[in-house]
Amino acid sequence: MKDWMKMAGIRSSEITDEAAFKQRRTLIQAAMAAGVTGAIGAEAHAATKPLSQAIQKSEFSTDEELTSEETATTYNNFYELGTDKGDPVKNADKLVTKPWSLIIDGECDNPGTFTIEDILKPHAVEERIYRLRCVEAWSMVIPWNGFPLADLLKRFKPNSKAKYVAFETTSDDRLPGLGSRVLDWPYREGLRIDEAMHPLTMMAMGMYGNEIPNQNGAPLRLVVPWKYGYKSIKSIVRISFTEKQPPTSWNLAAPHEYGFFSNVNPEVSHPRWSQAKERRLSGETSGLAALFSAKVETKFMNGYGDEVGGLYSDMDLTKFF
Ligand SMILES: Nc1nc2c(c(=O)[nH]1)N[C@H]1C(S)=C(S)[C@@H](COP(=O)(O)O)O[C@H]1N2
Ligand SMILES: [Mo]
Repeated sequence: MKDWMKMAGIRSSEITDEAAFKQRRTLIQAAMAAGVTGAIGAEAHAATKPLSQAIQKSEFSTDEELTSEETATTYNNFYELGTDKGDPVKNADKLVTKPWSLIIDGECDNPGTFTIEDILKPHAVEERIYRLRCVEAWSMVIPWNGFPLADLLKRFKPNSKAKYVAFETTSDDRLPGLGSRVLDWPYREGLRIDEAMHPLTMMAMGMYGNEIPNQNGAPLRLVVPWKYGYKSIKSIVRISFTEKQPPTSWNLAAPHEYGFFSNVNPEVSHPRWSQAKERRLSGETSGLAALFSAKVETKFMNGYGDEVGGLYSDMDLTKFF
């Protein structure tokens, strides 16, 4: 609960109540006019640096209206930088990205420790406009810049025992969020090897043609467009090929709420809320206004069902959620 909500007379329980929309909007507009929205403004985020590479467009892009760059870089989940949506941008400079290296280990022939420059160098950069659908039932449409994860993984020659890929975020002790016990650090995620190798799965080092800002997971983060946002792990320092399904942070924290697969599925509710609809944070929607943005139907596999449905054809998705 933020101070501006209290000032505007909003109770947490009312935040998603459609019926209260109009009445609240008036209060919100008054609050915004009074300038109480504070840090979720343009002035809060550091200047972004344009990517130096040429960027190729991708056939995988959606043509939906983009979320504004300001919203996508100021309304974030990155618990290592704090649990409020406005915390990551405020604390962005606590994530130190230079120097940065990645450990590649486990079931592969070419493991090692690589600098971020070595990791990025061989890859041409493309722009892919993807929806990212948070488990909290909001979504954004973001032009990510990066390359297929498969192209990176193949360089390390995974062996026949590599059934899964595990990812870890930095747990640098300068990160202010690590004191919180909500999650078990480092933040960890995992994919089945066929999911990791799927052409839709992407590594991003930029967005909107700019270097990826710290709050969005600099210098390198995953983007898995058919899964809930929390699978798209930020600021990766380790990639491990494993034979067994790796533990993941959200599954460890609440196993009955967050499964390993985490595929976007409007028919499988979260135990505490429906997943049938999402608030689309498009256009200039930002901060506070995001709470009142349009609701759209959530699509099976976030709209990528034709492409990835086959990966799960013999599975009961209510059981493997
Ligand atoms: N390391 C790390 N990665 C993370 C998170 C996090 O808290 N820590 N949050 C996840 C969640 S819940 C979402 S919705 C997306 C948000 O990405 P964005 O802020 O770039 O939109 O990042 C995901 N990756
Ligand atoms: Mo999320």
